[in-house]
Amino acid sequence: MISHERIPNNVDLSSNKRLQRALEHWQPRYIEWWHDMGPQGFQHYHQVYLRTAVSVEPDGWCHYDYVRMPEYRWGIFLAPPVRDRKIGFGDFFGEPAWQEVPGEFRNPLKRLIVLQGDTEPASVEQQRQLGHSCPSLYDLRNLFQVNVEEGRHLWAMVYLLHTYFGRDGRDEAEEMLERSSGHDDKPRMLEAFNEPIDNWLDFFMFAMFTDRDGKSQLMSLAESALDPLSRTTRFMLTEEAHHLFVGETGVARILQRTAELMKSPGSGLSGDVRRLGGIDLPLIQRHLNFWFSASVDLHGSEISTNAATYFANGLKGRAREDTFEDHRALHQTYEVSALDDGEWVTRKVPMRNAMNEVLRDWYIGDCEAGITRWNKILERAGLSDRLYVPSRRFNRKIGIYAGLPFDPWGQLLRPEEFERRRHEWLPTDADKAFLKSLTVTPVYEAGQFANWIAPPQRGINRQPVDFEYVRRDE
Ligand code: BYC
Ligand code: FE
Ligand code: FE
Repeated sequence: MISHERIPNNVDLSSNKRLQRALEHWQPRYIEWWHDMGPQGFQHYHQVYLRTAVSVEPDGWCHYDYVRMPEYRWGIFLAPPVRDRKIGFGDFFGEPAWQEVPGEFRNPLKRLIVLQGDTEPASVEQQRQLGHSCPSLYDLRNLFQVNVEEGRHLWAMVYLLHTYFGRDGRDEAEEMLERSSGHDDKPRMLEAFNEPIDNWLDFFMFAMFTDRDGKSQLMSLAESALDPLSRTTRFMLTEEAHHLFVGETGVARILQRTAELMKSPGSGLSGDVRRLGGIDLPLIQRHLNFWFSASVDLHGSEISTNAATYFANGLKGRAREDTFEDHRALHQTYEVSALDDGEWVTRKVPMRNAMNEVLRDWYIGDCEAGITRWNKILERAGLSDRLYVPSRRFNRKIGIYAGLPFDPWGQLLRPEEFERRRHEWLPTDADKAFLKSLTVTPVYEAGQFANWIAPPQRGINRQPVDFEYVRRDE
């Protein structure tokens, strides 16, 4: 069924007047937030070729058209119910999934939903200046597509808060619009969402690595015993695939162009790429290292009682829980390497307390596969350079490796040595200044691309690459 209501939905909003009123009360505040904190400079006079979610039918879930962003129809969609769905893990394994929030798990469930919801508007805030430095209309449209869908993901969480958490939930929904990325007093809740996204390389790396944390967290929430949370996150994953595509292909196209420049006559050394207006591989690697490590942090501590309780109570499972044999995970252990007074020791952690690490393993595997695909581009171009996946210990701020001076290969250095070599591994002020100099002039001509990035292989929704993806009103 396709929804034509003011708030498009498949949750039968029109028959729940109380909820409808609550959401219609929140909506103007959201629009105000979007105006103030959403994409700067493209709100009033620009129409963007965007997809809008209109149903949950696999072959017709979205609709493409030009829209002014503040008029985007943010909707509420749950993936179709699974008949007789049972809880898939933890102490309540095999019992019927919950259609309502059990009183005893109200607070932890609210906390998970708020943490998830908080990241969505945060990312829009982080990306709000990028329209002024875009490399093409195609990329500009992809940025805005990601932004409006992150806005919808906030709606998805606010729907749960309004529906299942009463007064408290409504308060939390308000606060979601009050915190803001990087703010001194009211920052966003998780670290990576307070980091600036200054340039398009940051954006593509963020969409590759941080949106991929979105994927792993959504996959684990999709296992939740709370059925509406499971169904909401399953539908969000449909949209997430495009965000990851934007990140992966964005960097792939930069690599493609860098490889061309490295092989162009007169440029034997990779240092010459900058002189030709391209982005050199060491700088790309430093940005990869930064966003990878920040997103590895987003999986929480290696040893976590929070994670154990979430799992025990059926609130948050593992990605692809059905692929594991033992869904109670009561008797297994997980081995974590830790430093104890300067000595490496192997800690045997009860499996439930290691669930963050289990999810991080899945995440890192998914990242590795993506980096292997990037390296194929360098290989096909006949270059011997390769990007690497940094060690999970590198540059951590959360967990047992936090604050320790590991190099990207996981070797512990003396703090002075780490500081001396930091510029080799993490973005420098000079890198930021260089990227800024590359993108002073945005490219707003249909079919044109900045010199530092290759055009995509094809356009969006079978439109040509030179389609006018963003147009200014006459
Ligand atoms: N930054 O046992 P611990 C997305 C806190 S991205 C700051 O280590 P736990 C998206 C933690 O909250 C997906 N604080 O970890 C992507 C706890 O605080 P309290 C977002 C952190 O709780 C791109 C304390 O440290 N979704 O969708 O097991 C664009 C000790 O906790 C951090 C979710 O995150 C950090 N990095 O796990 C748009 C899912 N890490 O409770 C969107 C919901 C930990 O002691 N969240 N802390 O005050 C969770 O499942 C868990 O909260 C976490 C942390 C996995 C994040
Ligand atoms: Fe999201
Ligand atoms: Fe996303």
